[in-house]
Amino acid sequence: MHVDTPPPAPADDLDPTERLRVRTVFISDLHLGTPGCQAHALLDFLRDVECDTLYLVGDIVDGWQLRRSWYWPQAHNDVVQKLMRKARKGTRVVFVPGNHDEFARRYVTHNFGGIDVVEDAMHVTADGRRLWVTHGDYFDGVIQCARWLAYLGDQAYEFVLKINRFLNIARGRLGLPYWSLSRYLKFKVKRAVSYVNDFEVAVAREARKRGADGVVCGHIHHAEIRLVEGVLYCNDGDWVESLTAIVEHHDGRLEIIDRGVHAAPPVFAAAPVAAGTPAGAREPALVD
Ligand SMILES: [Mn+2]
Repeated sequence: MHVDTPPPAPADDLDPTERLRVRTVFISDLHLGTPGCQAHALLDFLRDVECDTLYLVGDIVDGWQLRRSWYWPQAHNDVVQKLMRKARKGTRVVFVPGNHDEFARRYVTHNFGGIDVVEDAMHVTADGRRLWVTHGDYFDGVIQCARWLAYLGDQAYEFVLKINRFLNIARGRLGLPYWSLSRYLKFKVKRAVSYVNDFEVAVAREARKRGADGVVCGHIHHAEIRLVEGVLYCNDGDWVESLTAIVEHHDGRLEIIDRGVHAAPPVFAAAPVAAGTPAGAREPALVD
């Protein structure tokens, strides 16, 4: 493969070897307009990456939060400016709105400052795979029940065990056979814990229905690339907790870029972090 000579190092301390030249970048769940948005880390990433196409896979601006209280620091402006500038400089920028920026769904098929707003997209990789690009919130309904059950934690389980005892004493008095309420609920809760899995399966099945080989989505703030029922499921994560993106290299290879790993906040700088820690240890957000 042809390798370009890296450009001269810019004035800041950026390591030129970290400059990423890729075909496509997928990012989502920036939640601009909320204090949780890690705008500086995101700016660093956008500065380091060069791509032909940039997909903004929903929840870019958090309209829900902004309606409650206005929060818009300079860094969030800078992110928007950076995205617009990429569009001006020739990057194709495609915005697929999510649930937190559903206001933008009214403007699908429009173009704002070089950014195409679309309901969803079909991206074809360099090696010819078709990837359906969608935020993912449309699948909440399918799995809402499971999500609700996720809130029943261990304590609830203990409580259920107690109820189960009383219930069966009562059933015994009525001459009814033993029935394990706890086992029944435990089964349900186990299903709830697999919320992420349910989401992945729902999204993957819809992608296949649409004739795609895979799907790129966000929404659950949990980056992942794996086969789900034969469909390539890609989740680009978020820029609130995990600082992740998905990139497509020029040969079509897909990869998760995890800026949360080496960009640990200074608070944790004293404690050495074992290599390859935590991506999986982080609890994926159930809502979002
Ligand atoms: Mn969302």
